[in-house]
Amino acid sequence: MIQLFGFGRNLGLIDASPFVAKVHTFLRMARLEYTTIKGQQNLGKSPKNKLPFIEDGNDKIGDSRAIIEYLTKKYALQLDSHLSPEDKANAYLIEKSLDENLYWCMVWSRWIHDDSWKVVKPEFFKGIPFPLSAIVPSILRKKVKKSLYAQGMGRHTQSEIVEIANQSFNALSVLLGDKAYFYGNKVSTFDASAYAFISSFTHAKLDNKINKTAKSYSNLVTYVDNIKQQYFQQ
Ligand SMILES: N[C@@H](CCC(=O)N[C@@H](CS)C(=O)NCC(=O)O)C(=O)O
Repeated sequence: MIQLFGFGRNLGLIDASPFVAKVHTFLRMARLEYTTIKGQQNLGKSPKNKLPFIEDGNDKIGDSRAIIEYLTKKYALQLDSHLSPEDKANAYLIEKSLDENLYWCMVWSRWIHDDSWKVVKPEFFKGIPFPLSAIVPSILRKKVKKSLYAQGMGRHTQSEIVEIANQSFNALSVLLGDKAYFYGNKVSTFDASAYAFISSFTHAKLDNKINKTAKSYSNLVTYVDNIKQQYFQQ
């Protein structure tokens, strides 16, 4: 059986990582059987030293996009059969925008935003014994701050980051319109990605400005609520 390695439930989300949540959602949408293996220690076993990765028989694959491509090919999945080549090209580039831009707004909102950090720190580091609990969070926070600066998001002010995230939410909201899914009445691979990222803001037990902005788009809220109901509450 397919094994999905992630961090595990946190902040009220199926996984703290939207990349793990993407694969998790995809597996549900594709109706494949799988089990989840949770824990920070999974990082050390991952082929890319990042999560998610999956094991399927003798195959071990890292990176959410590579996993989805592998599963689609291996199990001859037809999730995108109603998409034109142009739709598929657009979906790929929008997915990459969420992965490479909106993701960093989320990282900033969880790790740097002072009010969020007060909630995130005890959640992410619960179970760590003293004295590690007094040292590890601040070391990792510094590392994340460096990554944010190197990536570029960390060079913006708080209000600029909120606006950058807002532009993504606004674009997603316009693209979704009043449809049930991004590409019509039938779910597609991109919905796994969209659900994972949007719900990481709207369903997280975190009340920061970015999450409030996401929640102001009523069609996005309805969309993620419906997907949660359809794929995770049955
Ligand atoms: N491109 C990768 C990104 C995965 C990723 O960045 N995962 C983060 C969690 S959200 C991670 O494992 N970070 C741990 C680290 O960098 O040490 C994918 O799509 O799976």
